[in-house]
Amino acid sequence: MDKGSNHVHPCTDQLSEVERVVHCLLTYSSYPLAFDLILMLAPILSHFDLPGTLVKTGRFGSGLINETFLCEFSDRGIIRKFILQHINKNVFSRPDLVMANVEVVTEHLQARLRREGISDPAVVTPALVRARDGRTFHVDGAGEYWRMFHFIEEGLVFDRVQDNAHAHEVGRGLGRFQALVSDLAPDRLHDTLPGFHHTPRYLAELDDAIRLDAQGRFAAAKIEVAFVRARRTLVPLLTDLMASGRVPVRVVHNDPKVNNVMVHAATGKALCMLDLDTVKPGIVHFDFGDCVRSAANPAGEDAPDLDKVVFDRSRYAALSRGYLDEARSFLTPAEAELLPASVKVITFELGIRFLADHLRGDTYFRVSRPGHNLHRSRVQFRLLECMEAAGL
Ligand code: GN1
Ligand code: MG
Repeated sequence: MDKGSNHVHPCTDQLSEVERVVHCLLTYSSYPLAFDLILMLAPILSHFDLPGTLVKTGRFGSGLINETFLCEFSDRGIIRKFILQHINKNVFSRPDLVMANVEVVTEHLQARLRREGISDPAVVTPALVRARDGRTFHVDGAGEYWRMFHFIEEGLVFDRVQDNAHAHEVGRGLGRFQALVSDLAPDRLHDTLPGFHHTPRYLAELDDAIRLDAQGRFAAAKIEVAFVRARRTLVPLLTDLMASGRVPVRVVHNDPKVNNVMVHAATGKALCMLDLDTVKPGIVHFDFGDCVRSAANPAGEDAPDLDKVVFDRSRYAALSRGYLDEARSFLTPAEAELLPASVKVITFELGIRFLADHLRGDTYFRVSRPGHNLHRSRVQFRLLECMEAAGL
């Protein structure tokens, strides 16, 4: 970034947090910003190496874990956009290690793209904005972690799959990501979320939540609990596969749902994968299963009407074709053959996670209404029933 173009915070590093708020309020006072947001974000933004003057900011995206803001700066008449994110320490207990991983992965992706002839990879793949002290994040006075990315202007994400062409690109985006990191040694990454796709662990957490029934919610969730009990044999499938050594451990994304695959706004073609916090060693089946459970349900993860939840075979076929177009180059025969087995397991796993969180009292996934996580679990369980009916 052009350091010379920064007119905003020439010497704020020496200021206390309170002075910084006052400084920023004075700096931005002529702009129509939401007062609470500016009060919260301006002192944080002052720690990053950004051009121009903040002119607009607002919450952005629909992730369930971190909080995301879009921040627009005016730099000599040009609007430049950046993403600011607050890392959820309740989920990621070592944000410093998350950031070490994100740095390794984003730099690897950018280097690969440069070798393919893309001169400015930050335009097409996530690229970090460094803090003024050179680190990839800023820790505020309360010990909270913040990080920034360049905004990808030409990209778009959708919460729900739009059509088969979109499903194809979602699959292709995932396959391309895995191909790009296929030469990144898994041991370069920290395990920031041990047991993230260890389905038996989630079942054990559900059993604990049922036993404790901390919120007295069990009685109203008996049907869902019985649904899980009837399918317990599904649970160890992927964990056993990974332990068996039949398929290689690779760098995988771990959270490739539809809205984490960015497509090009004009062409609709897959551009890149977002949300790299969960990237770590795993098996490709974690990704394939998660991608399918997200993209083969056109009603989406938050479908208000459960009867609209379906397993759309044509979306599944399109996604698989797109995925294999890219992943064929590196998948082993055993990996490819076992891909379909992952779909029900990851759908079931997410349903179990939502249900356990509901019973615990919504301590993990952000909710926007009472019973939200219970409803989310019902969507996944309905989707699983549709997969069963389709003979998957
Ligand atoms: C969370 O942060 P977000 O919304 O991309 C979750 C995923 C779930 C997803 C369901 C770290 O992802 O595992 O599949 O919600 N991420 C984490 O929407 O738990
Ligand atoms: Mg995520």
